[in-house]
Amino acid sequence: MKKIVILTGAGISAESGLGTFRDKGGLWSQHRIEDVATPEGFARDPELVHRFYSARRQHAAEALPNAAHDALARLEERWTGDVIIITQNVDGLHEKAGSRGVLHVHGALSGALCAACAHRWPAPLQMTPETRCPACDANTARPDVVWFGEVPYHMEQIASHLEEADLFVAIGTSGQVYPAAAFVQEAATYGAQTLELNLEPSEVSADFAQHRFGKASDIFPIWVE
Ligand code: BJW
Repeated sequence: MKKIVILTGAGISAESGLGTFRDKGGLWSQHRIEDVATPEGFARDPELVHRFYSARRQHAAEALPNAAHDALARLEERWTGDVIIITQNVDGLHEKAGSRGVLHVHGALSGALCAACAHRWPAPLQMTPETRCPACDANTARPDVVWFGEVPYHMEQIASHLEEADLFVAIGTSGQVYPAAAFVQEAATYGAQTLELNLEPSEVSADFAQHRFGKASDIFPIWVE
């Protein structure tokens, strides 16, 4: 087996103290998706959206990778074939654990994007509606994350990796958000073995051939060793 493609979701960062979206008490039980995770919500109330993301940016900056992020970085180092990490997470914890070349399909809290001229730059810890784009000077700065209705990042590269994968592993994702939820089917169609590692069966559990259920920081390091 040569190429392992790993998709991570919010569950892998849960034990680093970052809330997931759809678990009990998760982010989507405290905020309306339409208000904070759509371009329309941002146009309506940029202040609210900046407050939501600035708080999460601060929290992510203080968070540390857990045993699952560390095990993934170790796997990347030791595996003689390719390990491709695709994350839906915007928290930067894979990089903090030492992983490199991570594909951020939903962007990153560490990035700012100008909604007017598409310039990208490192986000300040606190962004506000007054944050100006360093390229065009408009106050149209937004977090460089992918909201509902927007096109996820690196899709062409991801499609090639899924086509070439010998093993596809998903860790800590509910399988409720597309296109990431369909990556397993895509990889399986091209012949990859598939494994789901999650606290509980996800929405797309039936698409995986193998499963291990439990906390990512317990089950993933065991799987890696
Ligand atoms: C643990 C654990 C522990 C807990 N250990 N496990 C109908 C059908 C198909 C698609 C659509 C449809 N209607 C609309 C769409 C499209 C839409 C969509 O998917 N909607 C669904 C609601 C149906 N998708 C989009 O709009 C996407 N764009 C798109 O499709 O463009 C078209 C296009 C595609 C491809 C090419 C060209 C064009 C964009 C989606 C953007 C999602 N954005 C967000 C916000 C990002 C920024 C931010 O962080 O704020 O991404 S929403 C949110 O959900 C975030 C996450 O990345 C994403 C997925 O969440 P995740 O990671 O799975 O977290 P949870 O909370 O859901 O699950 C956690 C899991 O962990 C649970 O299962 C727990 O059990 C487990 N867990 N603790 C292990 N300790």
